[in-house]
Amino acid sequence: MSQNLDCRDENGVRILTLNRPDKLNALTPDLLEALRARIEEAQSVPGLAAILLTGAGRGFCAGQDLAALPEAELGRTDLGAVVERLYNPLILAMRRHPLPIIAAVNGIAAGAGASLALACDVVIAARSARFVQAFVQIGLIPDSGSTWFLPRLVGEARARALMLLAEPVEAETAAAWGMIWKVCDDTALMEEALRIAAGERAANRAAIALIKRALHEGSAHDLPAQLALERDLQREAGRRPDFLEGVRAFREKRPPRFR
Ligand code: T3D
Repeated sequence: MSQNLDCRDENGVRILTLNRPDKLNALTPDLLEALRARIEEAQSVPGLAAILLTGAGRGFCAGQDLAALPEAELGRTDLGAVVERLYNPLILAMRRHPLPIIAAVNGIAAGAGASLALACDVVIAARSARFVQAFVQIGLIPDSGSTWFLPRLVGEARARALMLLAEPVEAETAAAWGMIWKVCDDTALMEEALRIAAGERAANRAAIALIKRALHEGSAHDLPAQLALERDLQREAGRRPDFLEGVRAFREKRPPRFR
């Protein structure tokens, strides 16, 4: 497991901290592999209700480590293969994961670091954080899902400009545009992220997993196909004891006790 990824489980929350602060948590192959392994593993750890992803130091993540590639290999390495092996499986693992993944963006999120944040289910950012689609500045295209996430989140006009101009977006603007969920004072970020993540303990995990599935699969559907998926998933949800408990709790005016 990578020494550049801190992983600790606390109060039902798996806290993953990218930990290369002197390099703004730039992503190396072993860090990407460790991140995916820890995220996938969380599915089978009893008692976990959410995953929280953040960065150590003043940055969230500066994207791919641009210093790691040997000079002689620049222009020769098959970046498609790198993306296929390291980035795409990570992004899909996050989107297909049954647990909610919360990003606490503590500073700059650049390149694949921005994509990583956008792949999370709920993104909160420190007021000083910024998001930048830095790829074009080094002659690359946005990857790790950015060309898919951004237009859906902020609309085509803003997404195109962000990717073509690589202008940083302040956290406040990102929230106003719907790119992220909300902004917090820098000093309150972790407290707020942990509050949201811990709140998932009381929520219904089965329903959350089904909601994530509906959203993930729905992105490729037309309305009739999505309505059919909702029907199937609702059928599944409605047969779970949690639905019974939820309705009983409502009728008895008490909080539900999900198993
Ligand atoms: O390659 C493939 O497999 C394909 C996949 C690509 C995915 C991608 O993510 S491509 C995009 C890669 N990321 C970038 O292009 C961003 C590069 N970084 C920056 O533009 C700037 O560092 C920031 C705007 C993010 C922050 O600027 P600033 O002024 O706050 O910090 P800084 O001084 O530039 O960086 C601080 C240190 O972090 C510095 O190290 P040093 O000189 O003090 O030893 C800097 O080199 C290092 N650092 C920042 N970003 C990266 C990095 N080191 C390696 N890789 C980085 N991406």
